[in-house]
Amino acid sequence: MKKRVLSGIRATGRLHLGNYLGAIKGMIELQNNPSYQCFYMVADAHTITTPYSPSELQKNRVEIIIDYLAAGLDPEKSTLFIQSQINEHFELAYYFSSIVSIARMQHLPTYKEKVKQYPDANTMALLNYPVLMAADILLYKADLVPVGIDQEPHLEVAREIARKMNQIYKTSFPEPKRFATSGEYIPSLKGEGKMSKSVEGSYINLTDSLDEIVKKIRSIPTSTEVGGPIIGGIKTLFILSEIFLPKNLYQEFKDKYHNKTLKYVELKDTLAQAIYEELKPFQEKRSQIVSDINYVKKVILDGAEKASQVAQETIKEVKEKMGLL
Ligand code: AQP
Repeated sequence: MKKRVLSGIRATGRLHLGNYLGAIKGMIELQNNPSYQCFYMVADAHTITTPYSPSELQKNRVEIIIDYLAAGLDPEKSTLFIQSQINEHFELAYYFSSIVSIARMQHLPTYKEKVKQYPDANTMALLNYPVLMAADILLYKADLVPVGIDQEPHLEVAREIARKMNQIYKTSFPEPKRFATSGEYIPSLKGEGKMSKSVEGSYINLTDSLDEIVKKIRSIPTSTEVGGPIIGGIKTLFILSEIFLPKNLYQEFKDKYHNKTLKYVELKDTLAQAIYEELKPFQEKRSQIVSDINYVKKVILDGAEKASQVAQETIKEVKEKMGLL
């Protein structure tokens, strides 16, 4: 039997390089490996755990499906669906919440960060985020989860829940592992923290034009001198360069940095051009897909049907084992 894969992206806005390199690249790699059966969702229910606009969410969740298709996810190979259309995610999260302590959730670094970011939105839904994520993964009995390294604490919770459910109720959940890509942590353009949709000035969108990319890369803070420690914005520049530039060119810029002959603008503009070249095919495919919205709607409908079949089987098993059937 094929191993299962689950991943998702919150519908909080346009995707950025971090989402692409940390999650989508891994999603594509696993989709193209015949040993895996992949389920990729738009995590719209996770989107409402932080302040949001309903009309934006309605638009964004379709935009993410379009991004998935443009990036190379293929509905013939992967099940692409919208999380909230499968009620079993919420049902399973509720059952799981009966074996998770409030203290465990309150101590998670991801929870603390979001509370700091949105002090007026310290809600039950936010606290419950990792439980819903465990339900997303375990509903499909997924072994592998292609996500960035920032999600590791949540995966640990999912493994704990799987173990506990198997121990108490004799269910058969796998302990899911993260599938890491070489871009598992893309730093912010501001030189501090990770590239993040909700931090203005931190990201490059997959749909950015060459001019926008040049402007954003030029804005990465660098010191007036070259040759010092590689930290902050300089570190971001070199991390992105290592990913996007050919090895010899990357090495050349690094050598120039160390022997103090580097001109930042030269490195920045070369990098911006290389990023744009990588994104161009995505952008071209995206504009084709946008012009056929009926196709996108069909992908969403078919995906919901396929996901629902698997979800119902798991819920039946869990309800039986928990004495609810
Ligand atoms: N900077 C990053 N580097 C590598 N991977 C990243 N991911 C996010 N940022 C980086 C990965 O992208 C996937 C989608 O993440 P999400 O749905 O949780 O969205 P997000 O992490 O909430 O994305 P943002 O940009 O950080 O959005 P906001 O600011 O709204 O919270 C995940 O696999 C994540 O690891």
